Amino acid sequence: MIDKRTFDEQGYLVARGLFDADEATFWRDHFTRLREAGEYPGDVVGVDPSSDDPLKRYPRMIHMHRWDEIALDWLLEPRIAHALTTLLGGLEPFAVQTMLYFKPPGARGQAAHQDQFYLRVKPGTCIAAWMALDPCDEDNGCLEVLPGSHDWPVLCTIPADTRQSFTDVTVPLPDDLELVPVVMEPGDVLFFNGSLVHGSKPNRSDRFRRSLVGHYIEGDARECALWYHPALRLDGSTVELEKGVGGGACGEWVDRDGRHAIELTGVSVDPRTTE
Ligand SMILES: O=C(O)CCC(=O)C(=O)O
Repeated sequence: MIDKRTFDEQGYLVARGLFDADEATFWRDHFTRLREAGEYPGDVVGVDPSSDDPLKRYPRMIHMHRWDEIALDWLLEPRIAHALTTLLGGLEPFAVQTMLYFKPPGARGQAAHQDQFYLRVKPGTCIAAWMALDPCDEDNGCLEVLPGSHDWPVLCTIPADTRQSFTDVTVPLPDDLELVPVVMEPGDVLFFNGSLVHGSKPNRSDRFRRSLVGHYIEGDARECALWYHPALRLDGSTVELEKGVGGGACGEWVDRDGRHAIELTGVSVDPRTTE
């Protein structure tokens, strides 16, 4: 059941068993076969099968829906479309990105961030559908979220610890706020708001942690960052949006009467590409 109230309160919702295990196996095998066969448009770091870095042997794939029919069909899949439309209050979103994270054993995670920092949707925000293709748990670096952070503005970033994270920026968090792990089974889909702080730790297990991710934007948006064009309606047709420039005002933590608060006092630079 797609529980909009929980999504609105927490900023995320896990739709358990939205797809069955056989379907997840099909997508897992399809994309693993493609990855092992070569390089594709959207590979931002290239593939090096002899590298010591697991993420160079299995870098994530990006925007596969632009050249792979199976990825496009998944991005526009009616069960995802129904869930997104319900969570967004009835208005169909536009689809803008696919990604496949392989996260092999020993791979670094991704430092805590907000997707809206990259997508810069206006007005409104983005929403992600993150589907587990393997069992995802704390050992293999499942996704972690900070419940309730979806109400925050985009925070100013600071450098991330690149021994733990393959991305180099993160958001600062007060000491008493901690991300919570989201343990998932293949076929479960985590939907989360574009401002929700989320990330993942390294894979400390001997198992892959593969996930297929779609990024969408609210259907009344007029603009999003250049990297995500063209946006698609859920029937697959293209919608013309303004090419937004990233960067601009961002939030910084301040102490207000002994409590943490965020003020829009910072300015961030345009990240130019994807998260
Ligand atoms: O899968 C991960 O470890 C990170 C994914 C993520 O941050 C995203 O899809 O926005």
